[in-house]
Order: sequence, then C-alpha cells, then structure tokens
Amino acid sequence: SAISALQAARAAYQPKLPTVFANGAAVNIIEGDATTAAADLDQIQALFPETYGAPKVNFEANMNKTTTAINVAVILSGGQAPGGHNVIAGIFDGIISLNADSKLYGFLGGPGGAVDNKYMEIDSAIMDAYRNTGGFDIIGSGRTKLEETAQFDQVITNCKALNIGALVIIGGDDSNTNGCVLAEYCKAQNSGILVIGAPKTIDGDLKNEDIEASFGFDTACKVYSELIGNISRDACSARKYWHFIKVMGRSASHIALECGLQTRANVTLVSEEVEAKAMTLGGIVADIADKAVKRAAKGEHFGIVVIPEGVIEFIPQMKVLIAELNDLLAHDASLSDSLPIAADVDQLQSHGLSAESASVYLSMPANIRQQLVMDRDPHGNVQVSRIETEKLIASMVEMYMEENHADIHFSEQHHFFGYEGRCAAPSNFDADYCYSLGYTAAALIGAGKTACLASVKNLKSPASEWVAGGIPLTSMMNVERRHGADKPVIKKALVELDGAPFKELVANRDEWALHSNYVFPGPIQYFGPTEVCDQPTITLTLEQR
Ligand code: FBP
Repeated sequence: SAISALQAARAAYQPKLPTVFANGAAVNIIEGDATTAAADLDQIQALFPETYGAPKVNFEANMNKTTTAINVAVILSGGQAPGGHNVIAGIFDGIISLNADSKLYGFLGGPGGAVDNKYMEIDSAIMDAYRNTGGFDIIGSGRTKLEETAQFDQVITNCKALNIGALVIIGGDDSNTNGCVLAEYCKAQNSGILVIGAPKTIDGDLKNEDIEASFGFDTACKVYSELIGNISRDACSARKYWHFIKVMGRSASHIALECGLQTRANVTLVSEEVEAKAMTLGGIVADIADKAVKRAAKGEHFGIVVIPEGVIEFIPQMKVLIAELNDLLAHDASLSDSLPIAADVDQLQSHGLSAESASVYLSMPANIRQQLVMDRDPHGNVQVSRIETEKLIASMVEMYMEENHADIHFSEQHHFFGYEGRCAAPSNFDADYCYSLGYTAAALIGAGKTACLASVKNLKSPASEWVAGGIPLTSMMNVERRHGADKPVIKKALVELDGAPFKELVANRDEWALHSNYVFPGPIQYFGPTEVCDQPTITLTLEQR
C-alpha cells in the first residue's frame, strides 16, 4: 500500500546499537552480585522461589560464539508506545544473528493471543515493512491479564506446539509483573520456556536505577510538547485564551512535567505534589486564577496550563471518592446507572457512599459524575483518559473568575493530548533505544536467561556507549495491596518531589507563570544535526546528570 515520503526515508534508517553488539547478539555473560527485591524481601522470595535472587547481568562481545537456532514469540501488551515495532525488529535481527535458522512468532492482540493460540510468523518481509514505524499494528496489543494457572498452562501448550523456547513480553509494570509470574511457573514446570520483558510505556513510570527510561516516553513527550508549543504561539498571538491542556500518563506525572519543562508553560500541575500537599480542587483552581489575575495586570489575558490526566486521583478528597466508587461498583455494576442521577447526599449514602464523598460527588458537574463511574480497565484502574479533567478545571477557573474578578476578561479553551502521541513514528532516541532493547532481549535468550527485563543504560551518552544487560524482575518487586489482596508487583516510579526534574520546575515556575517565556520545541526531526535530532528528554538529562 502507499507510504509517505517520510515513511520511505525512515524505512531505510539503521538504528544504532551499543558497541557490544557489533558482531551480533551472541555475547558472553558477566554476572553481577545476587539481587534481592525492592521491598518485602521475604514475601517476594517465598512467592518466586525459582527466580528470586538471580544476579544482574552485563555482556561482553564474543566473536566466536555459536548458538543453536531458537524459536521466539513476542507479545505486545497494553497501551501503544512509539518504538514497539523496533523492539520486535531488534529481537528479529538479534535471534537471526544468533543463528540464521531462528524464527520469530508474534501472538496477536496482546497476551490473550498467547492463551487463545492466535499467532503469526514474522518473516523478514513483514518485519521490513514495520521498521522505524510507530504503532503496535504489526501484531496488535491488548490488556488481557495473564495471571491464572490455567492461562499459563495454555500458553505453555501453545508455545510447545510451535517449538517456542522463549517469550518476550513488551509491556509496562503490570504486564512485566505477570511476565515474572509466568517465568516462575515455566521454570517450576521445567517447561524450558524462557520469559524476558522489555520496558514499555509512554507514561515513563517503569523506571529505576537499572531502567533509566521506558520506551515511548521520549517520542510521546516530544509530540505533546510540539503541540503545546504551537498552542503557546497561538495564545501569545491571539492574546485572548487560557488553554487547559491535559496530557496522558495514567498515574505518574512524568509526561506533564517533561512537557512543562520543554515548553515553559505558565502552570504545570504535578499530581504527586497535589497529593503530598493535600491540595483540594478548589485550591488548585484558586491558584490558577491568581496567576490569571497577575498576568491580566500586565495585559496578558492568556496562558497555558498543563494538566496530568491522573491528577483527579491524587486530589485527596477525590482519591477517597474514587476508592469508594471502585469498591461499590465492583460489587454492583448497576450502580453506574443510579449514582450519577442520585438527587442528594442522602440518596448517595443509601447507595453506600460516605457523607463526605457523597457531597464531593454531588459537587461535580453531571458529565464528570458520569465519567467517574465508567467501566474500570482489566487491571481495575479508573480510565482517567476518559475523565474530562481539563474541562472540569477550565470551567471551574472560569466560574471563579466570574465570581471574584468579573472585571477581568477570562476565556478558556481545553485540549487533551493522548492518543496522538502514542503511535507517532519513534524519535531517533526511541528508534535506537527500542532496537537496542530488542537486541538485548535476544542476547539474554541466547544466554539462557529468564525472568529478566532487558536493560539498556547510560542513555544520555551516544548509543555506541550504551550498556546492555538484564535485570531480574523480582529485584524490582514489592508487595502492594490491590483489590483487597496483597500482590507482588513491580514498583511504579512516580515523580519524585526531591528529584532533579521536579526541582527544575519549582526553581522556574514563578517566573514562567508570570512571563510568557514559552519555548517552541517544534516537530520531531529525524534527519539533521545531532542537537536537533538526537536529544534525550530533559527528565532523562537531569536525572542522569
Ligand atoms: P500502558 O501503561 O499500558 O503503557 O498505557 C498507558 C496509557 O497510554 C495511559 O497513558 C492511558 O491512561 C491509558 O494507556 C489509556 O488506555 P486505553 O488505550 O485503554 O484508552
């Protein structure tokens, strides 16, 4: 089918790799010290007797190593993130470099495909059509959870039928948690099937000392920042609108923070700060209005507010309300019809809400009341992308201005940037990083490793200096309370309020609020000078400084 001129040029791009892979993915393994867990060591050890405590590994080039052919299957799990196709390309090229007879299969439509035995073989013609492209459409993705023993047995049966010796799960914290449980089971059953993970999510919250970034974050933030920059230019041209821009990132505010730093928006909300300071919705609104008043005094009746999509869950009163709604809806789904139309606090209480949550719920506009009771995702998360927080905050600020500063012109526009960033053609950074992650997964498989997340470090340096290795998944786990039960999970990385990126915002935000010091990042560039095309995010640069 027809492809654009850029697609054609991009198809020829050869992603960069760490030097250790100069002769392919057949490498020697260097083992580090044994690992433990992020917390709750005894519980994690008891739950993962087969895989707990394995060492982190690095690689050393080996030109003479020979490896037998291996069949590998790949699964894309959860939300799209730019670069997923390059992870698959890295695995493909990596296992072929191990042995030219190796084969790559893709399970279709996410983890569910591995259970239902829906798959395809990815040959070189198919692979070539997807190199350096955005999206997950090569095999599709899904949010089915792999967690039941019956599902694991089915996956093992399906893999054995295709003689698959290793499975690569490209996913976020939840999917890799489940990947680790599967790896443990495969080992306990002596199935001979290895399970390796690759750190995916635009949200940027799968990160720790060994995983410097999840892939897709770089590209998504660059796309949103381009758009925010364009809107800022429009705002200071038209000089009449305040723009309220919600950006994706279900829980952590890494995306909002990065976009705020890239564009120097007037206000950047950070959910983690909202929670730490126990801010109320009213307080957030009054604070934005205060900035609008100050800017209006300078004749600037415009501004840019960046809102993380998850903020609603971090406002303490809303958090309690959402937790109560989650509980009620889990027991009686029909409440999603009756709650939004309840007439008063008494009625809401009779449905099971506490008095306080009932009055918070009632104070919300009708559309938000409706959105708060929509279906949860399979992991039990509220679908924050579908709650129009940007509208809610914009209209509350507008109301506040009318009530308190009727003499000041204030007019709002609102936007949501989410899906438009998730499937963009990967930036050079993500194209290279993803390809390297895939190659790393192949090297780990070649070395017989399981229950590891592919890790590529030293990302602030040129790709040739990146350091590839494998990190035991159990070393990232702790025990958390989920749906009323204690579960081992990979610890989610939220924005750290004492971390360098947030401190950079704090150091500048008063000035950015008052003045219109916008920076216009412009569209992602794929060809041209290094400083234009290959810059990592500000978050990564500050964190690795
Ligand atoms: P993952 O954590 O699976 O990578 O998904 C991230 C995300 O893009 C969030 O930013 C967003 O809240 C959510 O997916 C949207 O989910 P859906 O695609 O199901 O609407």
